[in-house]
Amino acid sequence: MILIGLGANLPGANHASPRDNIAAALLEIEAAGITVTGRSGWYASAPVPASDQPDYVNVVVALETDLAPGPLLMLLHDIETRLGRARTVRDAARVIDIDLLDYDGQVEAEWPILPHPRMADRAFVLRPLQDIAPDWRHPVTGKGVAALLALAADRDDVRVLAP
Ligand code: PH2
Ligand code: MG
Ligand code: MG
Repeated sequence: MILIGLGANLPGANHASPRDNIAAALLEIEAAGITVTGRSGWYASAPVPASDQPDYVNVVVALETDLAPGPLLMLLHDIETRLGRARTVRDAARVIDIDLLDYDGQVEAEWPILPHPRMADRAFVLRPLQDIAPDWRHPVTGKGVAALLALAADRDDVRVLAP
């Protein structure tokens, strides 16, 4: 299973909401010939680390593609750029962020690092992930998504939005 996480906490062009930005990114992913096989619910979450940034909208999506991890991540970054993502400092507020979380359980120490190095302790990733892959286990530690979620410091800061 190939899993990506999408997040946004700034408006995009033409007053698009963060949620609109994520929806637009999903359309672009499908327009690129990638199959979206599952999507979590929509979640709102406080920024991690805590800051005065706006809350995020987050979803996790399962994909099917013949692209290898590197080309897939480059394509996802191209979509970020087209949607107006500016790369400044780490954890800056953003119009759209698309992260490659897991690619068929592959473990890679070099770019693109797999699984995503910070996914195991982020409830804003784990909670939506649980929607589409409740039996998912971390490829390195073998820990299940529910067990990781119970330990995530931000677990009380993630709330489900209306569909
Ligand atoms: N993404 C980050 C940093 N912090 N916080 C939340 N709630 N959601 C995110 O998607 C997020 C974040 C870096 O990519
Ligand atoms: Mg990210
Ligand atoms: Mg990113």
